[in-house]
Amino acid sequence: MSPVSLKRHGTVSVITIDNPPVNVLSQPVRQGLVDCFDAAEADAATEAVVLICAGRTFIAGADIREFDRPPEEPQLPDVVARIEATTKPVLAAVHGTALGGGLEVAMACHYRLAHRMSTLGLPEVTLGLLPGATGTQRLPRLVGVERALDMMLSGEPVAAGAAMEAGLVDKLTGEDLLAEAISYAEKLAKPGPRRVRDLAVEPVDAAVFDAARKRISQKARGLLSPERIIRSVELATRGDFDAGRAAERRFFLECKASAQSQGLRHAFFAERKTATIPGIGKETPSRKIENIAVIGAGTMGAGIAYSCLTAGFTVQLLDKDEAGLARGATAVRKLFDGGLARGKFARQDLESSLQRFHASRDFADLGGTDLVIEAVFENMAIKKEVFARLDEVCKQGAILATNTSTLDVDEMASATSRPKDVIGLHFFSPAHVMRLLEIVRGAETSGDVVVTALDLAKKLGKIGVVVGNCFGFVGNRMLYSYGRENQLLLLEGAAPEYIDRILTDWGMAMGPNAVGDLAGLDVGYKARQERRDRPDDPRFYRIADLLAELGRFGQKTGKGMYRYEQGSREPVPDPEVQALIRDEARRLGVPQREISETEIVERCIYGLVTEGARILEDGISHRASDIDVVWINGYGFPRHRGGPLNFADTIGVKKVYRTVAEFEKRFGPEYWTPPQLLRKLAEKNGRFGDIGN
Ligand code: T1G
Repeated sequence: MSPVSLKRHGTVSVITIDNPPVNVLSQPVRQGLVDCFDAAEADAATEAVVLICAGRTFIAGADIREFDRPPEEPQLPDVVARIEATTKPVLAAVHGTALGGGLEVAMACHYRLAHRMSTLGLPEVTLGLLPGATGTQRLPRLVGVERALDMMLSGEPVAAGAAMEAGLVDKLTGEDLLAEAISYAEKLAKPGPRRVRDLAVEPVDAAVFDAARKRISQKARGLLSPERIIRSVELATRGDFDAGRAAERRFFLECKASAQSQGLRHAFFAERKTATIPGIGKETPSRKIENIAVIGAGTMGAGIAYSCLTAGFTVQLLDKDEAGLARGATAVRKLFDGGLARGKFARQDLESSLQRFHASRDFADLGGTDLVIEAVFENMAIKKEVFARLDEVCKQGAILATNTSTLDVDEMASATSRPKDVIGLHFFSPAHVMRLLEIVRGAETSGDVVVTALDLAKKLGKIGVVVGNCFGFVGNRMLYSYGRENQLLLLEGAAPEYIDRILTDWGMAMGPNAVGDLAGLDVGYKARQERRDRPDDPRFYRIADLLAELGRFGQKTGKGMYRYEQGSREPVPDPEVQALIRDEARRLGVPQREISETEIVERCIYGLVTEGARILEDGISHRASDIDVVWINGYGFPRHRGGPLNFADTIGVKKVYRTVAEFEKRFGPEYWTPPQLLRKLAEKNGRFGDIGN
């Protein structure tokens, strides 16, 4: 049964796509469209055609899953050409989202009607692609070159109202979309088809393209598709639609075959898989959460409180220290002022959120709370004290969560009589910005508590990744291996700024030394002090420990691995640190040498891959792609490389294994013994991507 149907209403033929959940243009849909447009064309009683979708949205684009398979006919550019060639006026009736190939199909239609709440966009760049079915040629003809470049280079969809103003949409409606579309189409029979391909592109100054190239050189350094988008739009200004279309297609196939697009497509699906938890059925109910309490009014506590308030929850911020509580409450209000200034919400939203915000110093006020998120000092004794108190005051069924970034969740749960209601909710700093929420499932955490945590993540606009309980969980446990290699490379002669430049050129959002200074070297130092299985190696994080013991905590003290001018966040190499490293290397008997860029990338990134493999072996993560999602959304790992384990699959696990085995010989088994899983995958030419999927 074709997912595309045709039904005539008077003189208007209505073509409906019904391909849940988001009406993607998979092969049966493409074939169905061609068949239905052929039928409407041949039907003498049809004077106009409406294209509409069933379900919650218009077409959300091409079927991305098909990109890893040989292409099937009819291909989308041919479907688009077929629609535009229709000799009777064609109206696209848009609701929900018209994205990518979906907007290209709508622009192949001669007119566009959109529901007021709909959005329209060409997000292909977020997948390392560019519109591949004439979008780069049609959009500039409708909205102008600059607006088209903005939309395609950002990938951000626009609201229907703005699309109307820009000329992308001809009419808006808030009513019954199908009825509105049929009556509008009846009126179009007279003017007849108006083909976008025949429209001229408003000429612009070449400076517009120079400016666009400058923008992408800063924001999308080394990425292929943004440059191809600019090139295609430049060709569109030459007015030869078919020449532009042919070039766009060449660029599209080039980008589709690129490792960058493979990485970005992997990330797209990986982020949608995290909510499927083996052993927890889709029917598992989620607990009702309206009231949330945050314990600890520090930076993280305030950020978490703000996130929960902007998501509509009632929030109580609790801190036993009066001054601390006042500082926390002020920080929350400051975040709201910032959000208002950036147009994130309207003043009345700010006021209604603050009405749901309460500050308290008394645990007794938590009797009615549905969820408590503890964000106090990273010290086990203090945390256990808090959990024991929560166990006394919180109602049965309340969820008791900890925001710890490394400590044992089961040990905290053991301080209560209800370990099944205890879970880790590890937010990343800044809590209101970072999209990742590491959800730590304890040995006794019940399934409905896990499901409730995943729902909470979605409501907060975050990606919840469920992981097991161990030191550092997934993210920080892997960070230890990555950071360890950085620290050893410093001792062996690589300057902090050299390591950071190589890893940022490779794609990391920030280098490990700049990240250490941002997070605070004191934070890492205290966490290492709490660690019970610290390696017996005097070189282990030696430089970071020394700097912390000297009070060089990083940005917050103006000095860390780097120096920071007053009020600046710009890291400046500090000769004092260089000398300290040299002296310590001499004291520890570590010879200094020239270190290649390749060695730095391999030791830091393969450190991640190796620890990722151990995490999978230990069952701390359900699937390899979850680990990729953690590092992309929590640690600035380049999205276009798809995460550490996807990267290993891209270059070949065998290559990684061989290099790790070499490192074991060179640097010893303590850090570089290849995990069994890595060896097995290498032997059978396997992929991490197949684990847990
Ligand atoms: N292809 C295949 N599957 C898709 C898909 C797509 N384009 N979009 C969504 N899905 C699946 C998704 O994996 C999930 O599956 C289910 O649909 C619901 O999605 C030639 C080259 C539309 C805003 O980039 O942004 O067109 O997990 O959980 O939160 O020029 O999906 O249930 O098994 O995200 O309500 C361009 C991608 C493609 C839009 C809905 N289009 N999609 O969000 O649901 S490239 C896009 C989205 C292209 C042409 C080019 C969102 C959404 P499962 P969901 P949602």
